[in-house]
Amino acid sequence: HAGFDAKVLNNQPNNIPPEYVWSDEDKPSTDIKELQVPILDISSFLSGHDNHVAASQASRLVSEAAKLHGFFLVTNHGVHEGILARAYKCMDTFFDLPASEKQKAKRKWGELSGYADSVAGRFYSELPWKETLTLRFSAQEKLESGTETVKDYVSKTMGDGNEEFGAVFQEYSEAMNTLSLNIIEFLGMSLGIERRYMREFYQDNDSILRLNYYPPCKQPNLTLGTGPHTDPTSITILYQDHVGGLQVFVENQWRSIAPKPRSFVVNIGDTFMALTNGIYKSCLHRAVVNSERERRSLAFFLCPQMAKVVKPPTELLEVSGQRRYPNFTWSMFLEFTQKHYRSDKNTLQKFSDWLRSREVIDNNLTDRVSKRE
Ligand SMILES: *[C@@H]1O[C@H](CO)[C@@H](O)[C@H](O)[C@H]1NC(C)=O
Ligand SMILES: *[C@@H]1O[C@H](CO)[C@@H](O)[C@H](O)[C@H]1NC(C)=O
Ligand SMILES: *[C@@H]1O[C@H](CO)[C@@H](O)[C@H](O)[C@H]1NC(C)=O
Ligand SMILES: O=C(O)CCC(=O)C(=O)O
Repeated sequence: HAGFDAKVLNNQPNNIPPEYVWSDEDKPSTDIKELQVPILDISSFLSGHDNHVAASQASRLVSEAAKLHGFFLVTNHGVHEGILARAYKCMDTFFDLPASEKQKAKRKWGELSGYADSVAGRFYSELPWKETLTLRFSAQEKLESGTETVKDYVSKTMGDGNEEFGAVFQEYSEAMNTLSLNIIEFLGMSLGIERRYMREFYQDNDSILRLNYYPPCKQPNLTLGTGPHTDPTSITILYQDHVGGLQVFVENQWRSIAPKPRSFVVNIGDTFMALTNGIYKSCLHRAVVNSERERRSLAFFLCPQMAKVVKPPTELLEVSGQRRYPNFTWSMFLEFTQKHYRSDKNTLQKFSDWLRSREVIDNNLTDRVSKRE
């Protein structure tokens, strides 16, 4: 079947094709109010003791937001304008390539990295109005076998002439890695956890960078660029352009998060929610498209090392009571969201149920085996 080509689809005589029309429940609403989210000036946190008052004020506001919806902005982050501009320039170059070129990096079923137009490899019927390129960023000091750098992946799949592209997203990912360490340390401290804890938990992290490209759509009120979901990952650092389209579901209403120059949108994902025993929330969000302008966003998803067991630190169990989610590893959760379940508002709960049902099966098996012996 033909790939996704917004120009062709927009030129169809009547409506956009039915696969792109979302159910009435999910169609974007028209009068969306803006959500005011706290702004974290991360430099004042990093400079530590010099600015204690500002830091504790920020900590309180971010903590309140994290308990309610998990979204906030980060400014004064120290990421150079130059790399942001180069990343967007490379994104434009990539998504402008002819479909046949982009297909060289096509993502295969069950794999993480690669190019996906909305038609490819999705196991559901409502298609998003977008194209993505996903790149795995393993921050391990010594890469395990089977992992590679962003640069190497790009040159392997896209071939010669793409060295700059690979280098730019390698550099961008490294900048996000540094920033994400500061953010999780901040979040940890806002929960009263020792600074060292988060740093150790995310050692040798295995993160993901996703380039999102949303072409204009002549009927933007029928479709979605990214459907409603929570991020299964730990924290997300989103760099969105000036067009706007990100929406968050808070207190039963969709609200928009307006683009703010030189700042990142940060949100908490399911894994971090589990790590905090549900104290900090991951929240449903989506992206809408518009009829006039294309939109781009770059999402960096911090994830722990694949085999790391996600379980809340004892300090948090003391304040939050019983364990709300079973032990799991990031590789199990990743597999669940890639092969068994489309991320939506219940991902973490469904995953927990799935783990518990497997535990029952495993225990039964062990029982039977031991009885036979
Ligand atoms: C990710 O792991 C690398 C290697 O251990 C480390 O240098 C980096 O600080 C980690 N990043 C985060 C966000 O913890
Ligand atoms: C959706 O867009 C179409 C075409 O622009 C318009 O006719 C229709 O009234 C819109 N519907 C809503 C609910 O805004
Ligand atoms: C969870 O994992 C820890 C090891 O990280 C282990 O000590 C504990 O027994 C596990 N809990 C359950 C319920 O499996
Ligand atoms: O493009 C956006 O604003 C949101 C993207 C997103 O939620 C995602 O890539 O998971």
